[in-house]
Amino acid sequence: MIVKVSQQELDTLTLNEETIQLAVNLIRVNGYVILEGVLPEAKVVELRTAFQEAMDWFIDKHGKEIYLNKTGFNEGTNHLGIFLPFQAPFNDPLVIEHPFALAIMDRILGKDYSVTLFSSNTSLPGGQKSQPVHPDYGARFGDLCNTHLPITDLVFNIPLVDVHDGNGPMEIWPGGTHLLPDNYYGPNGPNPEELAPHMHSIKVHMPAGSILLRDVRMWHRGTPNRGDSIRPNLALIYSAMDRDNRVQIPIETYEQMSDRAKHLFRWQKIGYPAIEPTHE
Ligand SMILES: O=C(O)CCC(=O)C(=O)O
Repeated sequence: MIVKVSQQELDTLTLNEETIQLAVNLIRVNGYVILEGVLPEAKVVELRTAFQEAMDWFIDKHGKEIYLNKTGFNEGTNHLGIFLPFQAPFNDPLVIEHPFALAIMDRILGKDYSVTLFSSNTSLPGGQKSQPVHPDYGARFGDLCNTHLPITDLVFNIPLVDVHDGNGPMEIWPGGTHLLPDNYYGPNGPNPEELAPHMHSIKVHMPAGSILLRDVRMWHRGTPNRGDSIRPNLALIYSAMDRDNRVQIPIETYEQMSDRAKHLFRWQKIGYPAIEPTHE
C-alpha cells in the first residue's frame, strides 16, 4: 500500500501521528507499506551513482560466471545481493536512520532494535526467470511452534531507480503470508512455490527514493529485468533481537555517528575496516 507523505512532513522530516498509525497498521495487517518518493532527488542520484560504481567494480571482479555460462547469477534469475561498504554515501543518515522509518519501526519493534543487515538487492538485465517465492527468514522454532509470532524483523528497501514492470519489480504476496504460524516458515510448512500461483500477488511499482518497509516473513520474489540497466534496492534489516553482526564499521566512522545510529549498529563489528562490495 502506498502512503503519500505531505510536503509539510517532508519539509520537517517528521511524520504526522495519522501517517505513522496508518503505516503501522498497514504493516501489521498487510505485511508492508510504501512511503512514496521521500528521499530528495539529489540524494538518490548520489546513491545511485555510487551504487552503479560498486556494482561495476563487483561485476568486473566476480562477474565471469555471468558471461561464461550466459545463465546469469543465481541460476538464471540474474538477481544479486551484495553487502555494501559502510561508508559514504551508503551510510547516510537518510539511509541508516531515516526519521520516517524509525518513527514507524519504533511502534512495531520497541525501542531497542538494531540493524542486522546492510546490503542491497539488484535485478540485473538479462534475467531468465523469477526467484522462487520465499519469506526471507525460516521458522524460528523449527516444527515446534504452531502459533503466529510478533513482527520482529523488518526489511527497509530504498529503490534507486523508478521501478516498473519493465525493470524487474519485486513481486509480493501481501495480506496474510506474514501472519502464518511459525512452523509454516520451515521446510515442513506449505510450499510457497505451490501455493503462490493460486494466490493474489502484486508487482511493487514505486518511484526512486521511496521507502518500502516489509515484514521479512511476507512471501516475495525478485522478477527478471527486461530493461537494459540495473534495478537496485538498498536493503537493510532492523531486528528486535540481535541476529547477525557482519557490518564492519571503522572506528572513526562510528565515532561520528549520531547516538541513535550508534545504538542501531551497536552489535556490529565496530573498529573494522569497511568491506569491499561482497556477494551475500
Ligand atoms: O527484488 C528485490 O529487490 C527483492 C529480492 C529479495 O528480497 C530477495 O532476494 O530475497
